[in-house]
Amino acid sequence: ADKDFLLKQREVLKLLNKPHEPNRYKDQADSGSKYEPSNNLNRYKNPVPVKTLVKRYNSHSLLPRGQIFTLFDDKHREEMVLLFESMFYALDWDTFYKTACWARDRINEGQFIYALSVAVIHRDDAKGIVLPPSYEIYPHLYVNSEVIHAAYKAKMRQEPAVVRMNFTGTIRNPEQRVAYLGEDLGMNSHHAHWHMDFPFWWKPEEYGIDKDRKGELFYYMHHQLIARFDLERLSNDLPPVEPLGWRERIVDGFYPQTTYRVGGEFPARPDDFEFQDLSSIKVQDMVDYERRVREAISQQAVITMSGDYFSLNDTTGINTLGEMMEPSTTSKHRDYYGALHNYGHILLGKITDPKGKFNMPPGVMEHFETATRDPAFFRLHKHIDNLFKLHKDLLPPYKQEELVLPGVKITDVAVEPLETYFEDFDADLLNALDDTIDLDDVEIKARVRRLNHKPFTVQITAESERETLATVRIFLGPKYDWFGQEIPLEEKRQYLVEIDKFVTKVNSGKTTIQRKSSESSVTIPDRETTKLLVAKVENAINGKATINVNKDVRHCGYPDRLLLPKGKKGGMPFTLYVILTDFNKEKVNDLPYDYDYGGSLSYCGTINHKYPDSRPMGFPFDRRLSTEEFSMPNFCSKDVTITFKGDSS
Ligand code: CUO
Repeated sequence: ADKDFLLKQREVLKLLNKPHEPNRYKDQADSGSKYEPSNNLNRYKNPVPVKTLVKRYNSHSLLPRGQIFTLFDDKHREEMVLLFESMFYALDWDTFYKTACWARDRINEGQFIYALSVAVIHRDDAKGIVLPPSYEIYPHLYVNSEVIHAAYKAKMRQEPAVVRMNFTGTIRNPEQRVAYLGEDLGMNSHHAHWHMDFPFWWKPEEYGIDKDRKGELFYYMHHQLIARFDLERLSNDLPPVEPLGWRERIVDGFYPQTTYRVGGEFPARPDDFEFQDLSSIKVQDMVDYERRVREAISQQAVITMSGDYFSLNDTTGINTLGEMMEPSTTSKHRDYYGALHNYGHILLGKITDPKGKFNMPPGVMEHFETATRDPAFFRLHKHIDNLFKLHKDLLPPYKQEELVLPGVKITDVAVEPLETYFEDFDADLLNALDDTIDLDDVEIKARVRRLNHKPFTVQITAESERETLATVRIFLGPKYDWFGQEIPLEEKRQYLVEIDKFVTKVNSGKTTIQRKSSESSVTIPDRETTKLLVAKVENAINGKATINVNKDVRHCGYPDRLLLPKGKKGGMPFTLYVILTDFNKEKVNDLPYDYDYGGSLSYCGTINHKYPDSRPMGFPFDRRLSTEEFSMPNFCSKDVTITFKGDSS
């Protein structure tokens, strides 16, 4: 990496360090403390947002520092977007940096972290810059109250500490059996980053960055999260997650036992609560929006703002629906179809204090960093997902010619024993502690239990009549349902999780394809800790080491540890599905076939390119099957067993 890049990386790390500390840049002459954005409006591609932001700051109308920021609050979000745009439209790095330093000391820290992260992800001159793990920037959103209290105690005593964090609730709550997924730090971090890479408030035309197939990716990534949750449920003798309904009681409550830094505990929801009208959103609105969405699905066309029909009856229909249900700014008719998904988050987040009588802070559902902790997250998304499924099931099944790869045959699929286990992981809590206490930092960590698996390799043997480039698509599904009945593939489709997707050369004759679990296009490895990241950058700046910069670096990506579901102690049967398809027909650009796009394209697409696979996401299992089982030569299924090995220590 060149020096210039390293200095930028250092600046970003410092901007995100201890976001609550006041006046970080005030006395540093070079940092922009003296910089006044409103005197430098010619340094922004579009000066309106930064001008508006400064004006609102000067009139004290912005969300103050120290208050809770939630993206789902219109006012909070509008302000955050102004800040994002101020940083995004800065014409050069110096302006960007000075604007960020200006904002760091003045703007609400939640808004600042979020806006800065999204700006770094999307600025051309920031490509390759790594953000610290989200759970280290803002630990309060990831660990529970107990841990924070213990961390404070340790700091007061000036003693380093490792604090054990338990999953929320007790074994008397059956849902707690799968809390290790919903509360997994890496999983929450993946989800938070997905929504930074594909913000629902993104304005593609204004920003000049199109988010290719964003609506479809919204559908697919969340669909996969639910499918994965269901496989963990099955592994723990729980039935698949039930969709919730706007007029139905939410049987299982949730007590987050998590605290905001300032502003108290996250609100809890007792068992059997019902959705409540808010002053801004009525339950009846949700019922109406949903009826209109269902109408659109069944007539295979949506009504646009100009009153025309826009067809859903092709492979792009899912994208239109996704944009409409999330909704994105590109929704075909926001007033008519509403905001089924976003409002669902808000209704759940405010369910215990719908009228704001008790001034309760936002619920876990109102932050992407915390949403999956609540089992109702999966229930809401299952409900939304079932609407997507209704649409997909109206499309014709794939024809044989869309499924075959002429001349290519899979003769064998082999995989090593699949084993999972629980392990400990320590997360750094340094950023959680208030620096207004005038004490030195001591090392304080939260120790969590998390799922992992033994690395494995899938070996596929193929025979081909000619040399060709094949896309290899690998899925995993359960063999038996909760009742112990074998699940027909047509029904199983919805529980299949993607394991990998990659392109490989198939030779004429026999080819053995080997693919390691660590290479999966679904996952990313553990994020580097802030401490290590800082040390690496400093060493590189001092010439003591070098850093390889990956311009496509991704923060979004399912944790590689969670690639496999837990399975069971005595071994649990699953089935692997492998299909080879024709890359030359599927490619969307001229990049090398093995280009890895930062490594997590299956659920996270790419930031800088078109989605590099022209097939519908989830292909070929996204549609009804024309026959009970696939039987093309380029398709193979293989029964496997996942064995849970218990706790490692
Ligand atoms: Cu990711 Cu509902 O979209 O949380």
